[in-house]
Amino acid sequence: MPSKVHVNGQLVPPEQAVVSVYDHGLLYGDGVFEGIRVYGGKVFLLAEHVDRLYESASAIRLEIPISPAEMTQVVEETVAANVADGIDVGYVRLVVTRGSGTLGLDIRKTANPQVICIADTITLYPPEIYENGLELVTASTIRNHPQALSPRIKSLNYLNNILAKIEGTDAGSVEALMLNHEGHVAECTGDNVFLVKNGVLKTPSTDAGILDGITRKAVIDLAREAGLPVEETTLVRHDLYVADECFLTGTAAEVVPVVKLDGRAIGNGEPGPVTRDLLDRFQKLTRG
Ligand code: PXG
Repeated sequence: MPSKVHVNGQLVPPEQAVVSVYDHGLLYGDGVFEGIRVYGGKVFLLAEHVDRLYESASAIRLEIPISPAEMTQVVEETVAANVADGIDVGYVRLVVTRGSGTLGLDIRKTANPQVICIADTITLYPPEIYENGLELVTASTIRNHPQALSPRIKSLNYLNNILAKIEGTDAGSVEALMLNHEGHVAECTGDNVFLVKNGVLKTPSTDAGILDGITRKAVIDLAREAGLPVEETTLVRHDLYVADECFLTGTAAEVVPVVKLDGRAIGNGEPGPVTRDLLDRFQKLTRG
């Protein structure tokens, strides 16, 4: 439990960190967020996360009441205030809600967007999954149509992903693969997806209707540095079924091997060498 949570310019004990029941973040999922990692007390890729937060806000016409530089300071100060509580390797949840309003959708009748920053810890998957890989199923729930709600917006409205995740957990998986409205591979409920085939790393492009993942970008950069060809391209489930390797990337998950999809073993059914190498490089980047 963190000792202090940031709410609108103040660091307060968690029990005093509250928002109104009239906040449209609660009433309508109207707001944006970021999940950010802390390694060795240092916030990882903070500028990228702050940029994406402001892009998400801009896309939903939410004016954040402080500047990106001030937001950066909010995160640094919140981490510093909690670093003694074991969040040396931690996780920051940055949230901006629409603020309180009337019981209606009109954003003109809302005021005071709430800026919240929580610095805590996160364990998404059990450690053996990084060793043995995880088994995925494809959800029947498709990813939000980009012309309904762009998956590039990291909004407080995560029901699309939650419904798919329920399908995954019902099937005994910790994640679920989501297809887009055209039946192409999009991403998982909280992670981007990659495959390796004949020495080439492939991942759906942002055109597929996915979150433009920050870990995805970091792993693409690491792969290119290692001399591995990378393609952002259209993928279908068949490409994953016949891939040599598959893995997921995400802020919380980092790099996770996938060894089975819909009951089909991927490659030889074990985490592959490229996945292991990229996981190793990612750990050096974050912990080095
Ligand atoms: N796709 C979706 C839909 C996500 O929500 C990612 C991909 C990976 O993006 P990043 O930028 O993190 O590499 C995400 C991120 C959680 C949690 O609490 C989920 C995410 C991030 C942090 C925590 O489950 N999702």
